[in-house]
Order: sequence, then C-alpha cells, then structure tokens
Amino acid sequence: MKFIDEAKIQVIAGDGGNGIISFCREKYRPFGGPSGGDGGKGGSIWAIADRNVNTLIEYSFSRQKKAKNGENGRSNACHGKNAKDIFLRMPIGTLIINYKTGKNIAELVRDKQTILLANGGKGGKGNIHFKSSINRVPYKKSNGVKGEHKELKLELKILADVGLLGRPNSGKSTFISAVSNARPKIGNYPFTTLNPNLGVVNINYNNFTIADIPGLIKGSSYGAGLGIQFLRHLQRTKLLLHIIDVSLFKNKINLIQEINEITQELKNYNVSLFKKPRWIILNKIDILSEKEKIKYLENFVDYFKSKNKIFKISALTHTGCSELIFEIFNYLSKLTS
Ligand SMILES: Nc1nc2c(ncn2[C@@H]2O[C@H](COP(=O)(O)OP(=O)(O)OP(=O)(O)O)[C@@H](O)[C@H]2O)c(=O)[nH]1
Ligand SMILES: [Mg+2]
Repeated sequence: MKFIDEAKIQVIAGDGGNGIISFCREKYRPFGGPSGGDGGKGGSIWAIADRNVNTLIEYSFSRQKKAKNGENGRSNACHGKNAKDIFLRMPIGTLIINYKTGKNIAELVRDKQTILLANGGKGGKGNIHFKSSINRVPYKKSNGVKGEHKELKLELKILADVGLLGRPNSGKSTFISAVSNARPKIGNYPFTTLNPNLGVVNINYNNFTIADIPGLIKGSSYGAGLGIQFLRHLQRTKLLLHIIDVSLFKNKINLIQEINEITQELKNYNVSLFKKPRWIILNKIDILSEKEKIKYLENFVDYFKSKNKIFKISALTHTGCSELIFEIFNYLSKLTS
C-alpha cells in the first residue's frame, strides 16, 4: 500500500434539525396545546487514533468528510433523530492542524485517543417549549444550529524512540529486521526502501520502537535521490543511529567525509534533528578481515569517539546487535527514569 504522510481534508459536521410547530389534535381533547418536538443533533466528526492504520492514504482519495443532519422535530412532542457521529481512523503520530491559521489542533499519540474535529449543530426547539401563561397557542419554534465546518491539514510523523539514517545500501533495513519485528524489503541496490518502516524491539519484558527511512545522499536536502521529506519521521525520536557500510573502506572511499556530508543534510533539514544524540554504527564488519579491521577502523574510531558513541556490528550475521540493543535500551531507560 502506498505510504502517504500528508493530507488536506474538509470536515463538515451535520446541522441540527429544526424544531417544529404543531398542535395536539385528539378526539375529546379540545385545546390540547402545542406539541411540536425538538430537532435532533447533527452528526459530529471525530478523529480516532488506530494502531492498525499506518498511513494517511484514506484521506488522499476522499478529502471531504460530511456527517448527516439531525432530523426535524415531529408532532406529538417527538424529538427528531440525532444523526450518527463519524469517526475518522488515523495513524498514531498524526498531527492535526487548522489549515487556515496553521495552528495545531491536536496530536494523536496513543491508540484509541479521540479528538473532536467538528461539532454537530444542536437541534432547534419545538413550539412545546414556547407555551406560557399568556401564550397558550405559540406559533414559535427555533431552527437547528449549523454544524461546524473546518479545513484541516494532517501530517503524520511516525512516533519512534530510535531513528535509522545513512546512505542507501548501508544496511538500515537489514538491521531493523535483525532486531525487531519489522520485515522490510532488503536489496543490494540503492533506494530499496521507499517508505518508512516501524519496528518494535522486545527486550527485558519491555520494548522500544525503531524507524527505518529511505537512504540519504549528498544533496538530498536539495531533492537528490528521494529527497529529505522522510526526515520528518525522525524528528520525534530520542536517538539516531547513523549506519555506515564499512565495506566502502575497501573502495578507498573517505568515510569521514561521507559521514560529514550526510550530517550536513540533517543540518540543512532542521537544526534540532542535527543536534539529536547520534551514534555511529559501523555495519558489515563481517566483510573485513581482522587485518583490515585494524587498518581501516582504528583511526576512524579515534576520530569520532570523542563526539559520538561508536559500535561495530554485522546486521547480516547479527554480530554485536544484541549488545547495541542493550545499550540503546539502557540509554532510553535513563531518559525516562
Ligand atoms: N555482508 C553484509 N551485508 C549486509 C549487511 N547488512 C546489510 N547487508 C547487505 O547490504 C545490502 C543493502 O541492505 P539494506 O538493508 O537493503 O540497506 P538499506 O540501508 O536499507 O538500503 P536502502 O533501503 O536502499 O536505503 C543488502 O544486500 C544486504 O544483504 C552486513 O552486515 N553484512
Ligand atoms: Mg532499506
């Protein structure tokens, strides 16, 4: 299914039904009095967070959501029927914004959380309410109130504790599938991942979530490759893992420069993302011989270790993965305690 993380929608709540004017006309009850009932309430529109929904695709096809109007009142003092409310299912992590003012209305952060988007109009009053000692035959009623009408922007930012970033083909998806329940597509070519994936890691009867996003390259912030729009899904993470393919050392690629280039793309996108704690994960160490590890990795590790934590892993053979997961778990636990 296509992944959509932005949508613009219109929500139109139902109008309240009108109250009516009617009089009791029963045999043996002369002057039976007014009997016009009240109108029913118009349907409201709600957002409800649903952990089984992963994208906003539903809202890119059908952009207008309209609830029914309440029924008008009836004679014999009968209340008109209230219209049904509509519940729009949205992924956890959806930000709901007023399109015109740009102000945030709400953020869906937990399953089944509900937010009122547009309130249905109240029903009007029937003439039964306008009877008084001086007016026993009221020809008066009130109309239902109009339902609310809003234009909204929906923005999905995946909620994850940890975000993966790195060049295409560095092994991000292999890593998330090694340590979590996510099973994304893995391929020996760049840009295998086209949409973000979310994985849950279970550890010590607890869990945390990891987001895998499409690869970054130099110039992504100017639209190269798949661009940087996916970086929004890392904005709410607490820790970033920058995955590096160490086999590139063999091709004499300057990985320090590579890392700095990718980091620059983060900075171009958003300074707060750039300032997030970022650990360096040297992946594919199974490809290097012991000699090569010493030759290529030692200086490299010295260069970065003052600023970032560094780990050596193989996502393919799982070497070093459980140690890394344990460190992440400890790190996240300290943040919350
Ligand atoms: N030898 C070895 N190969 C690996 C390792 N991790 C990943 N690979 C291989 O590297 C290739 C790319 O892996 P992916 O996990 O798809 O890389 P990615 O970073 O998700 O790539 P994009 O989605 O294109 O950004 C695949 O052929 C993997 O099998 C590793 O630890 N060792
Ligand atoms: Mg991938």
